[in-house]
Formats: sequence, structure tokens, C-alpha cells
Amino acid sequence: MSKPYYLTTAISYPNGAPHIGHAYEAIAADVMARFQRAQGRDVYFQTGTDEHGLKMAQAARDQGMAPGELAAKMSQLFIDMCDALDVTYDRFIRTTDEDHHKACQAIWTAIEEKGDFYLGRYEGWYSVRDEAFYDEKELKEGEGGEKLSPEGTPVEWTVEESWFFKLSAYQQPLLDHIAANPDFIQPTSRRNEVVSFLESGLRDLSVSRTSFDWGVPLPGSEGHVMYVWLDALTNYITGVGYPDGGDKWDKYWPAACHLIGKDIVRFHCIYWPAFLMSADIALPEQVYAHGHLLGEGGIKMSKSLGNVVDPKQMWERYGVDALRYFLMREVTFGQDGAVGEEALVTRVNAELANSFGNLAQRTLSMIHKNCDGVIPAAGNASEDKALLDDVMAAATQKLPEAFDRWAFSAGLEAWLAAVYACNAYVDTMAPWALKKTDPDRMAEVLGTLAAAIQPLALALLPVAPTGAQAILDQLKSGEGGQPIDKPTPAFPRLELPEQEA
Ligand code: ME8
Repeated sequence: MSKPYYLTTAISYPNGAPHIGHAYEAIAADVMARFQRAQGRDVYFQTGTDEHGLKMAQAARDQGMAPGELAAKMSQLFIDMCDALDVTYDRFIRTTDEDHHKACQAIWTAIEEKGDFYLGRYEGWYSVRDEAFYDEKELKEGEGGEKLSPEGTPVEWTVEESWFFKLSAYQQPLLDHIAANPDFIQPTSRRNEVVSFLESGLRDLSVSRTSFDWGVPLPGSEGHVMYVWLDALTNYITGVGYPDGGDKWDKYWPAACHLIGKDIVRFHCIYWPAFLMSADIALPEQVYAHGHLLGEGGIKMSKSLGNVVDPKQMWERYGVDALRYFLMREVTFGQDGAVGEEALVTRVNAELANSFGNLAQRTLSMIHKNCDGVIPAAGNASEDKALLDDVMAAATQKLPEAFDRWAFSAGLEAWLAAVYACNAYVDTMAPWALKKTDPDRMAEVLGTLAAAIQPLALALLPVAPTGAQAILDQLKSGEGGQPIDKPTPAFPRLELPEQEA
């Protein structure tokens, strides 16, 4: 039995409705979770919302709500998004959940007992948008000469009493861990970025705030709430039973992978492993950082540019399978990439509807019409065997090898090459012509195609679960010599909406 597989996404700030980046991360994680389950692994998959901190407190104040009220309302939109997108999470964690408070206080106590905290005074730059402290030397200048964080967000000078974590003590242990575990940070470009940041030296980290109270209160420190990133990162262990332990803990920790976006690498690859080392908790096996989705033309999405892609609009207009397939196929995972509705419609029509959907629909219709609905046996001619060999190599080797290392687009490309080979085979064999001249051969050709479509649908299942399952069900209805049901297209053609005037 292969090792259990615990997979997490970043937990989103529910200060607004989910955007396409949130949908992207949830879908990618779900594809991986479904894929690993199909490989026979025992998967635990967690996602959720990050509800404390100044950013949430300010968003709530701006909307005239209590922070807890805003968090509850917006968190529901993230749950609804996951459900609408067929995301098969095992737990949706909210950092306001009771067990999470307990886990936060426990990790705090463990780090305290290690002697890694000291009381001090924080004086420096803080970005509320990133919920991050920055060094003067990291800041850049905005267009109006104002200071900005490396992520381009506003920073403010902050002075307050604070607990500090001895992050500097973990510089060498972190470098050693990364050197000994080359897969710990992926892709490699992100690992290199982390290594050079570590080599430039680490400053101790402020890990409590005293100027507001929307957070986890610190055990024994009146007026202090836990820095929101220490609170948020701890969600990964809360979800599997920290600090009590138990079956889930024994089975699933350390996590197989934390999937995150590239903007939060420092928190996951430096702060989090340092906290875990300090608390004597094993480190996750991998942190994988995906790229960012950009608007059409490859520019950052922004309301003022009018290029924001709304995930809800996408799945409502084009369907969940189409959106999932498009996002996994369009952008090389790990890199940034532009997305838009036109690109979605073009790609989904070419690859899912015309190439695979149509192949299945044509084949099953011909079997339904010409073979009394009974799926014939595959042929034994060399072309038949060559096709099935190609299909099996793509569906059971190339795609799984690629998916296993998060190379979704490359895996789907190999899958698509096999779909194209099936279509070329149909054109060459012309079963509709064989119907008159050689019905036995026609049956073999259709049987070969049915035998090819089955593993291709199975391989596609993690990405486009509804349509792929519909094809598998149609094939299954013909098991044991039963006639198959009359087929209906599993991947319909899409159209762009009429241009609004
Ligand atoms: O960072 N394309 O939350 P968040 C792809 N609460 N992914 C994107 C994206 C884009 N345009 N924009 C954001 C947080 N993301 C913290 C995480 S984890 C302990 C705490 C990704 O709501 C982003 O990289 O700002 C992150 O992985 C996720 O969406 C949530 O971002």
C-alpha cells in the first residue's frame, strides 16, 4: 500500500468574493487529489479560509460589519465555489474554528518552551495587504515616490510591543534541509529564490500584534494576538489532529504537499518550516508554488483595466469541466499565464468537444446503430494493436508520470496526442464505409475504438470528472453483452455569448 497523501491549498482571505486565482488553486489541488486517489492512495485534502488579522479587521470596518460576521459571510462564498467546482475536499477549515485556536495555542507553547520567543518592540514596515513585515532594503518606490512592498502593496511604519521569534537561528538548519531535500521546494526556480533569500541572512520575526485584537489571544500575554501568518500556517496541522494526535495525525502528517501561489513562498518555505523545527514537528515533504493567472494580454488582472476574469461567470457560462480542463491545459503549471473567455472557448471546442467528445460520441453512436448496441471486441490487426499501445502508454504512463509532478498541461498534451491518433485511425479505417463492404472489420474497428476510449476517459476523470464519467457510464452500460444506452454528447461545443452593445 502506498503512503497516505495529505494535500493542502493555501487558505484564502475571505475579505472579498473568490477570484479566478482562488478557483485555479482549488481546481489544481482537486485534480491532484482525485489523481492520487485513482492511483490507490489514501488522500486527505484540506482547503479553507484565513479569517484573522488586520486585513480582515479593516475590510470588516470598511463594510460596517464585525470581523467575524464578514468572515462567516465571505467564507461561505469560498465553500460554495469549491462545491460548484466539484472540489472534493475532506475538510474546509476556517481559522475561527475552535480546534484551530487550540492548535495555535499549542504550537505557541511548544515554541515558547523551546526558548525561541522573546519580548521586544517592533519598529518597521508592515504591509496590511500581504500581512507581512519588510526590511527597508526590500522596499521599492511607487510611481508617486511612495514606498511599496516587493509585491507592490502599500506599507506603513509600525511601532508596537511584540513577541519575536528567533528566526535567525534557523538560517543554517533551513539551508541544510533544503540541500538535503531537493524536492522540498518546487519548482526549482522557487527553491533558488528561497536559498538566495536565506543566504542573505534572516532577521528575527515579530509574531504578535498589540494594536488590534482580531486574532488568536496569546496564552499568558494580555493584549497580544498571534501574528496572522503563524495562526494561518498552523491550519495545516490543526486539520489532522494537532496537538492531540490520533489516527489522522499518525496517518497524514507530515503532509505530502502544500500547494500555494508564488507570492507566499517566503511564509511557507522559511517561516513555516522554522516554526515546525522549533516545535519539534516534522516538516512537510513538499511546498509547490504555482504561478499567477493574468488577464488577456498577459497583464495583471485589475478592476480598472477591466480584464478581471470572474470564475463564477466562467463556470456558469461554460460549465465546470470546461473551466477545469482549460485552466489545467492552458497554462504550464508553475508558471504565470494569461486566461480569458475566448481562449477557453477555442481550446475546449478544439480539444474536449471536437477531438475527444466527438470521438466518443461518433464511436458509441455507430455501435448503437450498427452493432445492435453491443460493444464488439477490439481487433487484432497491427493497426489496432498499435493504436491501443499508444493509448495505453499515454493514459497509464505518460499522463500519470506528468500529473505526479504537477505537470498537468504536459500530461494532457500526451493524452491529446493519443486522442488525435484515435481520430486519425477513424479517418483511415472509415468504419462507415466498412459497414457495406466488410461489417466484421467494421465491428473490430469500433471495438478497438471503444477499448481506446475507456482508458482515455479514465485518465481524464481527475480533470473533467462529469463528462469523463458520463463516457465511462455509457461504455459500462454495455458490459456483459448488454446493448449500450443511446449516447449523448459528454462534452458539448461552447459558444461565446453575443457581444453586448
Ligand atoms: O495569501 N493567480 O490568501 P489569498 C493564481 N491567506 N493564484 C493566485 C492569484 C492569481 N492571480 N492571486 C492569488 C493568502 N492567488 C493567505 C494564505 S496560507 C497559510 C495563507 C493565490 O486569498 C495565492 O497565491 O491572498 C494563494 O496561494 C491563494 O490564491 C490565496 O490567496
